[in-house]
Amino acid sequence: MVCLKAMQRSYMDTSVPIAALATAPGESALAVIRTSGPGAVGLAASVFSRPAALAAARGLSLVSGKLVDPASGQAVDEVLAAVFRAPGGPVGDDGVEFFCHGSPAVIRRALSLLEAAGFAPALPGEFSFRAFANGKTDLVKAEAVQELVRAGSEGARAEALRRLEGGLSRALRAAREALVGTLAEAEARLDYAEDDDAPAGGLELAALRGVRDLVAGLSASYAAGRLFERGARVVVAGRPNAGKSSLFNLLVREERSIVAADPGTTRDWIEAGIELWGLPIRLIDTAGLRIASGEIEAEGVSRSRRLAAEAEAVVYLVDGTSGVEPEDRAFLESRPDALRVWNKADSPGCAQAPSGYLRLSAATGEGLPALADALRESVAPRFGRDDGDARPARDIQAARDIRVASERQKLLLDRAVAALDSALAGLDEGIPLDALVIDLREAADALGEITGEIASEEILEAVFSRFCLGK
Ligand SMILES: Nc1nc2c(ncn2[C@@H]2O[C@H](COP(=O)(O)OP(=O)(O)OP(=O)(O)O)[C@@H](O)[C@H]2O)c(=O)[nH]1
Ligand SMILES: [Mg+2]
Repeated sequence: MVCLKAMQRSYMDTSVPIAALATAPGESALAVIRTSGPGAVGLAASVFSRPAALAAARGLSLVSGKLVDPASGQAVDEVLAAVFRAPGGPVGDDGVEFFCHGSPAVIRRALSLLEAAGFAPALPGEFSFRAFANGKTDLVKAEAVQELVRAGSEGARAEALRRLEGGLSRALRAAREALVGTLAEAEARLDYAEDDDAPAGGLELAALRGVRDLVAGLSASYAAGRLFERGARVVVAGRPNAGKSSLFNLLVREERSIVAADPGTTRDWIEAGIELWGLPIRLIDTAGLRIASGEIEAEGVSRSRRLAAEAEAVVYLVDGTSGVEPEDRAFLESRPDALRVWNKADSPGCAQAPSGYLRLSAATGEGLPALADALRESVAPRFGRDDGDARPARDIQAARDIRVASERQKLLLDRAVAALDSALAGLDEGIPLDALVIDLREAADALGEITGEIASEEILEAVFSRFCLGK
């Protein structure tokens, strides 16, 4: 019933007061219930033990009291109420956030009280939508908040915060302004031209090229930006018994993968998400590479090869007690950038490592720091970092490079680049002004849609409905 009501409402109904749980449901010390919208403070006061104090509270102030069921006069929980007044606060509307105790029983009762008082259950991302509608944020920053909510690693957090701080929005706005300037000039000329297909020569090309390069650069940054969300895949490969699962467990710091003296122990790949130098890594242990003896093992081997081919980095282990075999050479030829590791260095039977191999003992951990350094050098550039260091000291330098992480943004950037390429090629070939105007408008619109300056209702709803409830 509640869901149906929420579904029928549109994000555009910004006059409806809304409420939602902003913290994760379940047992916790505290839960935050957000309310927002016209009349929100008065409505919240109607279920509060000190209605006059709440109704009179200034923006950004706290009032302590109880949530009370007005029908029975019964208290529901002791709470703190944070008050926001339009146009202040995160949303830019009047609102009250209740800090309650975090039991499902309290949350259920509090939400039903608020609903009875006149709040509609908020749609996903509806608070952010209203902040956007009130000019408190643009679409890129709103998406950055959502990325921050979902950040699974130190690096992803720092990246999302950078976008929230507005670097990307500023770059996009500057690019769009430059375009709109050229567009205005072209349109003015079109107005004065004798006919619509007057040639477009003489317009400022350098500015257009600059915009095109900036936009293309942002689009290219998506590969790195997305990696922060997805994690870089690092595959541990090698022949059976080389010690892959031992190394995997060492890096994951858990006995996740079965280690045994029998070759062919790992039949299917297993994955663990870890964080190295603040970067999200998906470490993948694979089945040993060899001519398989059965159908299951053969499938395991072919999966290993596929995973290694798709991975951002490969750590290739050779058992130093048995040496390099033809299978090893064949693999390393197919993946020359793999990090070569000579394992079982602790074993008395371990031979001298050939050049180009890092010595390691997955059993004792000897050689692990050098392997970690080499891995960092190979993975960090994929993230658009020289060294992958995400500590705050480097943030100032890192702020200069902005990365795009949303597919929506990337597709729009590509649309702008295509239109700009067409405009630039056209200018070289002396296309008529009206054709140029179409290209420039297309590019400016694509950029405007990224920040939301010109986004349609439908687009906005599609973006915000992917956000969390209560955000
Ligand atoms: N001495 C020594 N033994 C090791 C080392 N690393 C692994 N081993 C042993 O080598 C055997 C195979 O190790 P695993 O980690 O299961 O090797 P794997 O590459 O995952 O093997 P498969 O899953 O069968 O492909 C086990 O008996 C391990 O204890 C090492 O650094 N030193
Ligand atoms: Mg194994």
